[in-house]
Amino acid sequence: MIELFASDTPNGKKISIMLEEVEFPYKVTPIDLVKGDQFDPKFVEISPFSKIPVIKDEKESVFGSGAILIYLAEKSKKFYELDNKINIDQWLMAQMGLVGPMIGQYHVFYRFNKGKSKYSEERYYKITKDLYERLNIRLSKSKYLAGEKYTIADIATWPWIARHQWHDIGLIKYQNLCNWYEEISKREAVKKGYNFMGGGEIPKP
Ligand SMILES: N[C@@H](CCC(=O)N[C@@H](CS)C(=O)NCC(=O)O)C(=O)O
Repeated sequence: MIELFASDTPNGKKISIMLEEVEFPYKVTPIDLVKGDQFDPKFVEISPFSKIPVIKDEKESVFGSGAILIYLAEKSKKFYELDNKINIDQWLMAQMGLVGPMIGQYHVFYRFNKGKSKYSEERYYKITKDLYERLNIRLSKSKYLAGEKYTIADIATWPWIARHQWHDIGLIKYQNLCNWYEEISKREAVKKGYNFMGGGEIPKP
C-alpha cells in the first residue's frame, strides 16, 4: 500500500486526487506544517527540502508533487499518454514552476500576512490574475490544459484554482477556466481526493 505524507494543501491534494483517480490503495500520514513535522530528521530522509507531499511505495519513496504525479501516471498508465507527452510535460512544468509557486506566494502575503507588505500583496495579486487570464486563453483552445484529454497537468493545476475564494479575482469572470474547474469538480475521484483530510466540499465558482 502507498503511504502519502501530506497536509491539507493544494500540493497535498494533487496526490490524493491522483491516487483516487488511479484507484491505488493508500494511507495518509499527516504532516503538521505548523508544528514543524516537516523538519523531523526521519521525514527529511525522504524529503530533502522538508516539504510535503512525499509517497512511500514498497521500497522506494518519491518527493515533489510533479515527480510523484509522473511516477503514479507511469505506474498506472493513466493520464500521461505517450503520444501527448510533450504537451503534458509543458503544462505540468508550468504548474510546478509558475502556477504553484506564484499563487503560493500570493497566499503567503494576501491571505496569511495581510498588511505586512503592500508591495508583495500587489505583486502577487497581479501575477495571479495574469495566470488566470493565461490559463483562460489556453482553455479557449483546448478542453483540458494539455489537449482534449484530462491529464496529470490538470490534476496538478486544479487544486490551486480550487483556492479561488482566497484570491478575490473572480473565477466566474474567466469563463473557460471556470468551465474547466467545474467539469473537473464533478469527478468522483476529485471530490474524494479533495476531502482526503476532511477539508470539506469543493468551493463553487
Ligand atoms: N515543489 C514542491 C513544493 C512543495 C511545497 O511547497 N510544500 C509546502 C506545502 S504546500 C510545504 O511542505 N511547506 C513546508 C515548509 O515550507 O516548511 C512540490 O510541488 O511538491
